[in-house]
Amino acid sequence: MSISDILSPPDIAAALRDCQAPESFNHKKFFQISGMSKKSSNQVKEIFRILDNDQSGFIEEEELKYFLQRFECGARVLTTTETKTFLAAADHDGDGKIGAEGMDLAEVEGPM
Ligand SMILES: [Ca+2]
Repeated sequence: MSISDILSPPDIAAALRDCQAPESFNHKKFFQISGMSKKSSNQVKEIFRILDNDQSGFIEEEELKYFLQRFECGARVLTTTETKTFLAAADHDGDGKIGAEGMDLAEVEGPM
């Protein structure tokens, strides 16, 4: 299973294009453009499993940094600020990592 089995490649490409510039990443916008916010919770869980590179059951800060590269291997890594902002938004229980429920980011509060 890869992310392009779940999301359409043109949508992934559009989402990546939108955040090419450093510090321009916004997870809400990314999830909307990529079509992730319209996926069922099972499909989002599949994506979560792909992002959880070491199968720990959580997405840690180090994995989050490479978030965009899971969508396309040539994509940039997230900056420290982007990684921390993303983590803070999705880390509902404040343990410094994202659990599977945290991936329901379409519901996350925050500025567009
Ligand atoms: Ca992990």
